[in-house]
Amino acid sequence: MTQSRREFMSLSAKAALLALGMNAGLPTGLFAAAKTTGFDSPLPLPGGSGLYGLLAPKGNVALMATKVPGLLPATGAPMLAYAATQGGKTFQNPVLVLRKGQQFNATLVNMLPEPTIIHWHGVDGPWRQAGHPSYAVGPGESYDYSFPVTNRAGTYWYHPHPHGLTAKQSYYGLSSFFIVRDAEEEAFAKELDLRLGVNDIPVVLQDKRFTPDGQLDYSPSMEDLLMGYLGGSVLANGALRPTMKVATRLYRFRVLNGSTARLYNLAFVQGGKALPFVLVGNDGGFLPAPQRLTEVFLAPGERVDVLLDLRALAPGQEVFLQNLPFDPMHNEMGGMMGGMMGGGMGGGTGGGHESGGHGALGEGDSYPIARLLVERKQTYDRKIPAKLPALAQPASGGPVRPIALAMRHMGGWTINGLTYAMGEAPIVVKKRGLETWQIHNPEASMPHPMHLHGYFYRVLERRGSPAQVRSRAVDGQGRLATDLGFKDTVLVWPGETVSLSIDFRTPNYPGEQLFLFHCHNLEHEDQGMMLNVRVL
Ligand SMILES: [Cu+2]
Repeated sequence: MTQSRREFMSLSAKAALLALGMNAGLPTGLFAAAKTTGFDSPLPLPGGSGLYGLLAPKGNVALMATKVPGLLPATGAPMLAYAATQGGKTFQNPVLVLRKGQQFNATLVNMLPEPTIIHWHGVDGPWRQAGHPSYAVGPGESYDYSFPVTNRAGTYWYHPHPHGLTAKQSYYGLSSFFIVRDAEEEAFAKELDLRLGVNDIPVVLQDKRFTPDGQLDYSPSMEDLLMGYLGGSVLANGALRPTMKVATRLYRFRVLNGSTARLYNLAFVQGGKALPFVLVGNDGGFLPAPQRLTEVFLAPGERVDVLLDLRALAPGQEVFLQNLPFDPMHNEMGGMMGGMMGGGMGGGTGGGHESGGHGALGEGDSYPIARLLVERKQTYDRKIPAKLPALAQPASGGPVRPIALAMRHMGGWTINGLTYAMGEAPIVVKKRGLETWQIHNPEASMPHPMHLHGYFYRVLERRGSPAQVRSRAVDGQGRLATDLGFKDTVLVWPGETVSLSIDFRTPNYPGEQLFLFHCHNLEHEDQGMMLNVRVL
């Protein structure tokens, strides 16, 4: 234990030094190669059992929210997990694999000392199945879910949603993937010879702080609650700076930002250069067409489904999944304290918010997260299809609903001037049809990833985007590649107004519904940046 602790500390120190060393003065498009040492542990891959094991439910699956000793790959610390068994195998945080059209039956068993409830993020289902916080169950209690899977094939996920406790329970480990497959997606995977857990890899990114003995530490200060709790170590599937051995072929990565607050600007860096990759899907499944990118923003709650071609590499070469520099735009003090601080905290470039004394890994720093090590040559002649399953242009129309994000004078984030009240529904959808939501985030703010339960968005337009976002626009509406399909979580940067089309006819849930609209910065959510949405 002492040995592994020392190793861990030295890795953290290395990561911090690396981040500092790689932060300044590098020409655009070229990044210092990550150090090749320290990537000693394997990337935990979803297998037939265990942590993130692949579980295709046969009948009802019981998910027991509980503390599991020794589970966290990074340090061997205990973590919270959804424990399940099937066919004599045990799973923790199983990657649930569902087929479109099948019935999903699950029972949450709460073995925590506090209330909890599961939200199936991005998964269609009436509100009683969606994990509304009013349905949170107490210690020793359980909650039954039963609904048909009607989503498009895609990478969805599940996590706790008890009001005020979502960030903490997620942070200590409760969350995993909910992968939906259908005939089209299976044909796509077959065409490219992609197999889940082998070369189609779900990867959840989460940043953590640790106590000196390697335990997970969630102890947000007032400042953390306002800005979001950042950790000094970024884990991939629970491992710190892991390595995945790869062959010279195509890989699919389904990357989930499961962090409570951290934004990423992700790239695959090889020999100091960001490799091109192909974005094929996002929150709601396939995009209308593949998008070639070299970096992508990923906010808490969002997913990207990417293809990475390693055919040009040779055995021994390394590719790093890396965060590239960006301005995290913590401009929230710009309005209130700009004068007092001499503008020091408002609108700076690249500095961003760093959590003092916790590794100081700024969101906008350059740092490696995981390594792909080419181990062997492989002959691979498959081609990425030019077309993906058809997707209509977003329909727009219906009433326009302005949504204003703001910080209260004395701190705390609001939506239309309000914070969450369990018994109130400030947004009422009277007629089930199209609506256009225009979400405005002021300049003196920070990025907010806004998530809606029950329905998907189509992004119509981004206006007022900061330069680092505008420069990535793929059309005249200022939309990003990641905006092109169905979205359930949309990042709204300071100064932006993002127009979203929502079709409240689909899915056609029976009876009145009560869903949530909230910021997926989980500290913000728990502090009340959330409203009930009543759909009549
Ligand atoms: Cu927020």
